[in-house]
Formats: sequence, C-alpha cells, structure tokens
Amino acid sequence: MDNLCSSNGKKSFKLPEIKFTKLFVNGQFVDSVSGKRFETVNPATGEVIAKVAEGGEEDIDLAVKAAREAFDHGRWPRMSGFERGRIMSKFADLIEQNLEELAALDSVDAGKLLASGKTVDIPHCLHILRYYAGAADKIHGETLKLAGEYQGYTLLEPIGVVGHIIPWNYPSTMFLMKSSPALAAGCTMVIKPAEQTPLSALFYAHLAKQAGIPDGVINVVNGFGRTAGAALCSHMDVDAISFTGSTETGRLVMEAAARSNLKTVSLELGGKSPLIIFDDADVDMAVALARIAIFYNKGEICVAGSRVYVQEGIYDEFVRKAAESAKSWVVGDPFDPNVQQGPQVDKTQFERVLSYIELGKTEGATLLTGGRRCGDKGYYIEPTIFTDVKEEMRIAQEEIFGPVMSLMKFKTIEEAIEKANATRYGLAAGIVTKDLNTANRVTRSVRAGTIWINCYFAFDPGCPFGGYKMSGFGRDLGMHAINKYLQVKSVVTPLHSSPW
Ligand code: TXE
Repeated sequence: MDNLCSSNGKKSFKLPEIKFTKLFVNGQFVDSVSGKRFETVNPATGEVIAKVAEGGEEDIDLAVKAAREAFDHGRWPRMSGFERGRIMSKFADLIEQNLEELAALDSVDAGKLLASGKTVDIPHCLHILRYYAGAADKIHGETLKLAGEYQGYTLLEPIGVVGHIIPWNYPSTMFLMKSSPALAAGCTMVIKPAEQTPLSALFYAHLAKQAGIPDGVINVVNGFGRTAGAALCSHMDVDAISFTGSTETGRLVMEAAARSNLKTVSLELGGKSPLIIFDDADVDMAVALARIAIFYNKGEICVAGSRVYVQEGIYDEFVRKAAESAKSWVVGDPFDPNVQQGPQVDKTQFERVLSYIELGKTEGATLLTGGRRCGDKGYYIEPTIFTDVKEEMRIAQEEIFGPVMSLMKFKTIEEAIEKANATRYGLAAGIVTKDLNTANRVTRSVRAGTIWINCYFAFDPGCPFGGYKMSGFGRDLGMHAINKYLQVKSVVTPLHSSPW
C-alpha cells in the first residue's frame, strides 16, 4: 500500500496558543535591545506562527551579566545540592502538568509528531530532569593520600556561567539535556535556542521561574547563530560552552572560544551512523529497525542510521521488504495521531535534503523508492531509499539529516567494520545479529560513542551520549555530563604543624 501523505491536509488540528515571544533575561520577559523580531514558521504549512524577539550581541551581554551576577552573588551555586534538586523536581512537576502544550509547541515549530512528543520526547525530558535533580546532592570530591606529611582532598565546584547553544531537531530534549546537569552542578546559564524553533524554550524558562529557580540562573536569548550564537561563544565572561549542531559550526564555536577567554567547549556534532545487519538476523525485525533508525523524526536525528549495511545472504530479501516498508510509512500532518513522519523543519533543510537526493541519482546510486516532495504545501519528503551506494559517494559520507537511507551490501565481518568506520563521523552505530561474538567484535572495533545491539535509539538519562572523531567530544547525559560543568579544586594541608 502506498499511503504517503495520505493524511496531509485532510483535517485541521487545533494549534497551541503562543504565550511567550520575548527574550527571558534575569527572570523577566523582555524585548530585544534592537527591538527586532523574527518570524518562526510552521513547516507543515509554511505559514508564520509568531514573531519572536531577536536577540543580538547586546542582549547576550545583558543575559551573561545576569547569569554572572546570579553565579557570583546569588543563591543557586551556594544552596545545598539537596535544595537545588528539590527545586529541579518542582520544575519537572510543572513540565509534566504542561506536557501537552509543550509537545504541541514543538510540533507546530519543528514539525515533530505530537503523539511522539507526548509519549516519548517530553517524558524523556522529565526523566532527564529528575535524574539530575536526584544527582544534585551526590556531587562530591575525593580524599587523597599524598606522599609525605600531607593530606589532600578535592572540591568539585560549579564551573560558572555556561552558554548552551542548541539545535532545532529536539528543542525540548536539548533544552533539558543541556540545562539539567548544569543546574545540578550549581551553574548559571544563557541558552540560545535554534532560530527555527524558539517557542518551547521560552515556556520552559517561564516554568523554571514558577518552580523557584532564582532570576538570572536560566536566561534564554533567541536569535541567529552568526549574531547571538557567535556573541555567546566569544563572550569573555562565559566559562563554558556546550554546543549541539553541525560539525562546521562546531569548528566556529571552538575558534571563538580559543580567540576569547579559552572557555571550555564540548561539542555534539553530526553523524553518519552505520546500521550493520548480519545474515543471521530476523529480516522482518531488521527491516523494522532500519526503518525507525532513518525515518523516525523525518531523519532529523544526529544518530540516524543513515548507512545500512546488509550481509549478502539476506540482502535481496531485505531490499524488497525495506522498499515495501518505506512505502507504508505514513507522511502527513504532525498533529494527526495516524501519521509517522511530519515535515522537515524548514525550507532550507527541505531543499538541502532534496538536493542530496538529486546528488545520489547523479552519483550513480539507484533510487529504490521515494525521492520526491510529498504534497504541494509544507516541507514533506517521501521516505527514500538508495541502493548500489558506494562508500566514496557524498550521500554515503555527508550528513543528509532527512529521510534518506543508503543501502549497501557486505560479505565479511572485517569488511563491515572497515566500511562502518570509513567516515569522518563517529556518533553511533547499530548491530543486528544473534551471534554474541559478532556483536562483541563489532562493538570493540567501531569507533562511535554509542553502539546499539539489536535495538536503536535506546536512550536513557544514565547512558552517556556523545561522539568520536568529528562527531565531537564531551558527553551529554549520565554522570559524565555533570563533569562538564564542574571545576576540580585540590586542597592540601600538612598532617602535622606546618613545616614552615
Ligand atoms: O546547523 P547549525 P544548521 C546538522 C545537520 C543539518 C546541518 C545544518 O546535518 O542539516 O547541521 O543545520 C547555532 N556561532 N545538524 O545550519 O548552524 C544556530 O543558531 C554559534 C546536526 O541548523 O550548527 C543553532 O542554534 N552558534 C545537529 C545551532 O548553532 C551558531 C542538529 C545549530 O545550527 C553559529 C542540527 C555560530 N557561528 C544540525 N552558527 C545534531 N548534532 O543533532 C549557527 N549557530
């Protein structure tokens, strides 16, 4: 059955009310200094949803000043971890009470499925925030046995003012994934959401204030990367930057940090993750996994399984079933509960994905299914599969960030490992096999920050997340993420009366 775009445009769903469109600085919603605003667009229709205050260098400076004051003289870094955790738990409760509205804001702003937002994204955000609320009173240093007549210990102190720069594919998750460990550590922060998806961040800022997070601890400055984002990375009073986005922009973030005050940097960048399917796999299960791995969230996922390697014994069956499976994947209005794939986030990404599809054809790959725009309104793209893809093709090397699967055949485990590692990226990889030895061997040999065996997208707040190679460095999630927001101070004292 070919039911692409079957639900697109047939019904109209109620869109959320837009309550917050200003910047959030020092606990207040304020206009930008320039008074400028920019449009945020609903990718399902191409229509403007709202005009949002556009922050620039001066707004970043005001937000950093507020965060600095809150860090240097405010309560947040000085209160007990237990108390911070208690307030963070209250923040989580308020998010839970507003779950539907938050999910709807991300749907209208980013084209994400409302049903996934309600059952996956926002519950995951709650889990993250509650995990770090529970961790806030478990941050402690070590006692050190030193040589000679000295003893020592370490103090773990919040690093200071943190700049978080987040992308548009997971506006809520990124907001909470970045802010929660920094809050637990006792930091204050300025968050620069992506210009495509400014809405939910402002709602979170509002709820944070209601929960009792003091003014100046969380500031949200919407605006563009080259202005607001760049100003945050170059600011002399920002102590750390945590960035998620493209590899190209990650390089600019590091350059800006190096040229200004050498603030610490952590980067979670793009990916071209391999999904390796061995002959012994259950083909139906493998097809289902491969479909989710690339078409979920319309392929706008840094860990999307965009390169699918299938062993030769099951290759033909896999190709046939994958094509059928892609054709039955329902594309349409993200507010429709029957839909599996919404629109790409904006016109730029939509055109970028379509241009990669054209490139795949000119490079000589075979278009198995999909490849076209869906409907004539909004930024929908058919789930697309290429076969006969070669490693050297750009569609096998570059992050497309859309619903485009590249299918490739392999013979041996050695070949699979070599091909899996043959990109500049190293964010994630999937393995489908019943053989434990195969799974273990591939796990040890593939250079990627996350390996999923017989599953995909299995995220948990306790599981560290980040990249090898040009997918970046530093880890979000898990207790590792808290370390990004801490300084280690060594304290040494003599055991006996001072030798001096
Ligand atoms: O990314 P950018 P874009 C990849 C994906 C996508 C491509 C381009 O392949 O197609 O990147 O997307 C801010 N200083 N990913 O152009 O530019 C920007 O405002 C400081 C993968 O949207 O990296 C936004 O908040 N900040 C990725 C954020 O960086 C700057 C998710 C991301 O935008 C800046 C998104 C600058 N000079 C895209 N320029 C993932 N890893 O999940 C931009 N920004």
